Amino acid sequence: MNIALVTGASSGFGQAICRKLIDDGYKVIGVARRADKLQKLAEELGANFCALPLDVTKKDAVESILLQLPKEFQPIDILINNAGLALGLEPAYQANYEDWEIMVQTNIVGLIHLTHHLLPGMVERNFGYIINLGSVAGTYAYKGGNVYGATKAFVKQFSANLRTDLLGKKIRVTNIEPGLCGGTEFSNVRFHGNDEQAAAVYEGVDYITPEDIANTVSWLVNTPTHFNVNALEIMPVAQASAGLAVYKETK
Ligand code: NDP
Ligand code: 8X3
Repeated sequence: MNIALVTGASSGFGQAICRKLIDDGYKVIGVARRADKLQKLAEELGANFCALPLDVTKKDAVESILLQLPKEFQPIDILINNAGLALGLEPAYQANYEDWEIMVQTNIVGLIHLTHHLLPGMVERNFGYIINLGSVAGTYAYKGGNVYGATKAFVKQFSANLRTDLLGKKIRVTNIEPGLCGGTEFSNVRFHGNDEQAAAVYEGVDYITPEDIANTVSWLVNTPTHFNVNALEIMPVAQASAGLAVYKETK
């Protein structure tokens, strides 16, 4: 297993995963929309890294660009569906509909585009590993998590259903479900470029880092091939589920 495709490679987890897998001796294809960021990463990581500027929401582009991959970056045995985003933290009744559409298109539709395109080859070779980036937001409801959390619940259930369809084949599927992670653009994107609001999320918190996630991915891909880690929920020690909310009417 030596060629991995990582989506969302221009920042955060994706960038750290590319660095770690290159360090581990894999060939890595990094996908994201911002070609300049990928180009910089390519200069840092060298010949074993292939920068692939691509918008995962565009099905035709995904198919045609992946069909034109250089021979030395085929076949892809590891797919890391990491590209994703949260937009907004308003309650559902105040949310921007376009934000909802973009989250669904990226976190769900983009993820199934890549999976649908690459899975048949893995089945043909009877070999492969799909690692999805879900979230604790796919399990625990929180205020303003509405569509973002629902997209991650899709990723969790899709991962489980993939494992069911792949029973008997040597293809592994893991859903990584992180909690609060800093050092990425996640909150800057969520708050539409309000960097102060984004920074406040991490103030005074010993958060999980992109390198923690990259080390986790590195561990997963190096586990024995008979071994399936179905899901991994990872939170910083500084985070915990805070129970159910109750609204009390005042008399
Ligand atoms: P970042 O915002 O730092 O990275 C997101 C990446 O996704 C960027 O490289 C971005 O690149 C890429 N991306 C977004 N839209 C598209 C698109 N349409 N096509 C291709 N690439 C796209 O966030 P994180 O690294 O923090 O998040 C990575 C994943 O982890 C996400 O799925 C997120 O939901 C999940 N996650 C994050 C947590 C956190 O607290 N940070 C916790 C739990 C889960 P570009 O803009 O160049 O296209
Ligand atoms: C990202 C973690 O708690 O902001 O998925 O939803 S959270």
